[in-house]
Amino acid sequence: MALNLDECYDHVMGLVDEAGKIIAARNYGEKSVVEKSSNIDLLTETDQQVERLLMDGITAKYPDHKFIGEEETSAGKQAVLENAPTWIIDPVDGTMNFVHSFPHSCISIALLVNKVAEIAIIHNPVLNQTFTARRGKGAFMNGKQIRVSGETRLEHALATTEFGTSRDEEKTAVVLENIGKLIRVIHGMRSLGSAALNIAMVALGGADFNYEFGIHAWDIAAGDLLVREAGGVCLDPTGGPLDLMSRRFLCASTQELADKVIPLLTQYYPQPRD
Ligand code: LIP
Repeated sequence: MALNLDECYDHVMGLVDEAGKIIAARNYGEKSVVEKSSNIDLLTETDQQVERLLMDGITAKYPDHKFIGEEETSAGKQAVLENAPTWIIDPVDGTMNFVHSFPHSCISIALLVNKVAEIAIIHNPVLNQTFTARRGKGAFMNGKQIRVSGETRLEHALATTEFGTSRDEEKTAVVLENIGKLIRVIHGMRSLGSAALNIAMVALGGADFNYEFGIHAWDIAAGDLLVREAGGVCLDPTGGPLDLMSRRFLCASTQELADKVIPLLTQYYPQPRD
């Protein structure tokens, strides 16, 4: 029997709302924090609790659905993108922000069926911003339709990117090289501390392009659908088709703007893939 996507969306929105209340209630309080891959790649009990709440709540209604979750993957579970309905989840995107009570963290969750994104939700419960998209039905913030800026001029573009959770010398050199090149030719550069929220700014029309090397599928899966439903483009940073598992991402308000950014980017190929 075909999956009822409307029912799916309503069910997960309820879970996201419940999980968002937990994040919002704790954002300005003390957190228990452990380090993952580095002293700046952090995990809190809220990350784990929210991921568990979402996965258990989905499994209760859809026992055959699969998951790719940040914290399960960090704990050693292999991330496998299958044709079966698969939820790609970052329970707290912007964990560093959450640890510092900097109010830019979000739940990022996407549903892919046959590896095609059908549902995207990016929810910042601290600032009450809820970005949503359904395939072919547009992109929304708090229920109001949103669209990319339509900017085509590099010299008028506002970009978002991040420094990442690795200070590996090779990667850091590429990060700084790209920032140094771009800030000399664009309007400005912003880093919210959350890949998903950085990408949502492009869908909202508040930024004109986003790129990042080193992110994971759970950082970008929802933002990919959101930007495309807002009229933008999502690509590999070389201009090829986006590979959700490659840990490389570029999105832009227009293909014309993306084509101007791509030749300026020093490329980086994070290993291993997701
Ligand atoms: C973070 C991303 C950010 C990236 C960090 C980290 P987390 O996600 O939102 O863009 O630069 O390396 O991946 O770890 O806070 O869920």
